[in-house]
Amino acid sequence: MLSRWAVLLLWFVAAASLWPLAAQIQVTTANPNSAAQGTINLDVAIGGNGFKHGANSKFVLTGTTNPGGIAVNSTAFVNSSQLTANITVASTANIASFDIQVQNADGRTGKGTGLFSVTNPNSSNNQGCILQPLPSAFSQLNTLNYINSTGVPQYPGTLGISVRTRLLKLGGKDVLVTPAGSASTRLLEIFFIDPATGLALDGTPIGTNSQSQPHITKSVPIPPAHIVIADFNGDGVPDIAVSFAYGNGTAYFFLGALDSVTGVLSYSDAIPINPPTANASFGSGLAAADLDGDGRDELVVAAGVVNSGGSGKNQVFLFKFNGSTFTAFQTLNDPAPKTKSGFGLSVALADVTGTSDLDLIVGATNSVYLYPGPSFTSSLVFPTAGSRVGAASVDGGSFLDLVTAGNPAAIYSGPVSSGETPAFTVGPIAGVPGIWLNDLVLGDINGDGLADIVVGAPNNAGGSNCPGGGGSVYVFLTNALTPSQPTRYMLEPPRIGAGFGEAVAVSPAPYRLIFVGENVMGQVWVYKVN
Ligand SMILES: [Ca+2]
Ligand SMILES: [Ca+2]
Ligand SMILES: [Ca+2]
Repeated sequence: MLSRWAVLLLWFVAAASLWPLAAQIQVTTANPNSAAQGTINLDVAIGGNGFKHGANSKFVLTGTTNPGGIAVNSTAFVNSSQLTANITVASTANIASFDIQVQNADGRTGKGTGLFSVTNPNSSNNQGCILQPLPSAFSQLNTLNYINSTGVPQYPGTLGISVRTRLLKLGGKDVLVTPAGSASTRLLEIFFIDPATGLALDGTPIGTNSQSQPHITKSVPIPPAHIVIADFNGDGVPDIAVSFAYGNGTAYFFLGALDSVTGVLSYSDAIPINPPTANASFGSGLAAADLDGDGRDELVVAAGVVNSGGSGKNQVFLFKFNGSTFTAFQTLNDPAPKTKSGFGLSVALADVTGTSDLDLIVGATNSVYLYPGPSFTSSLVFPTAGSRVGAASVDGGSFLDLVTAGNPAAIYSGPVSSGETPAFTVGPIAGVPGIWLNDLVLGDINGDGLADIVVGAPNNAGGSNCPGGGGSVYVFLTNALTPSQPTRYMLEPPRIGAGFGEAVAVSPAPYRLIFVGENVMGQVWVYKVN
């Protein structure tokens, strides 16, 4: 006869077996318990109890459901206390701690927390490389090159040599059309980003649209190293031009089109833009704006490289779109052609002289030339380095300011006039090795009405001692009460890598996003100013 205690015990067992998703499975060990990024087909013995034939396993970033770059190729049943999982760790997998989940065929699951970790394959070379945590003024929201269901990065190659973003309403909703270039695959990947959350809306219906907005991939005959987004044909839909200073002497553009029925955005294939006379350096910089007020943006393509010679003459070309292609209507020649000046390393269009006409700013190695519009026939010369140039309202007042960079970057308070000296400068942290300047964007991302300055520094070794330089991004956030003293932040990559800061982009106000291209690792990171 069963004792009362035995009856109670049987009742418990019976009750437990009727509770289908109870965690009756225990997952306690993994051997090996770590693997380097890029490990393929590794057998991991998973220990625990309650395993049954047909069990499967999953590796997820600790505390999340995100696979984080580990794909389980197969799970083999050994016995009730052991499974063998065969896994592949993507080269871009998160260097982090992972949980292991086991699920039997009947749906019962168990999870072991923090049983496995992904390490850096070059860790023996990285002694002393300690990445600085993200400053508390910022949050990391997203990575655009996500690990897909087969365990590999969705976008192959070196995504992140370039990135730009432009606000557009799709289905009545604000969305950031965000093209990013990949040099190795010569592809332009066009993302659709929610400006508030930083999440990609690709593959979902946006706003009131009922049809999904697909992600767009466009091939181009050159590495799309520079991007400008503008409206060349005046239809209100953003168009895109891309260029490369060391390519085939041709730039390319893509016309956007909105489907009037579905509201879905698409792009034409790449259409060439050629200079009036061949120039091997064509494409070192791009700028676009409506110069003549007809609602169509004109395009400026710079052809400037340091030590250029032969056919790579330093020049700047102004183009107008004629409905199907671009024709050049003005060419600016290097005022100092014998000095290999780098005239045309960068270019920008903005009214910084306060006349209401747009001015053309041309950066050179040791000079910045300012051609007042609308004629662009003569220039003011500023004795400052101009590998990157831009204009925005940085220090307040009614006029746009001229930003030249250069180390340091110099801010000339608008309206700019001949002989003016910089109002202030911003530069990298003293003693931090590496090139600090590769890309420069300006925009108000902290909501005080003044443009903040974001500088990509992909060869920067940061505040640590990371081999080759993992790269960094400098962000100078304005202080409305002391506009000449922005607060300097340095963002380092979230994990050891290379090329972080090759390209940067910022959302327009009132949004607060920063995009960081990391071309060596093939990633675009999305941050927000808190
Ligand atoms: Ca257009
Ligand atoms: Ca125009
Ligand atoms: Ca600001």
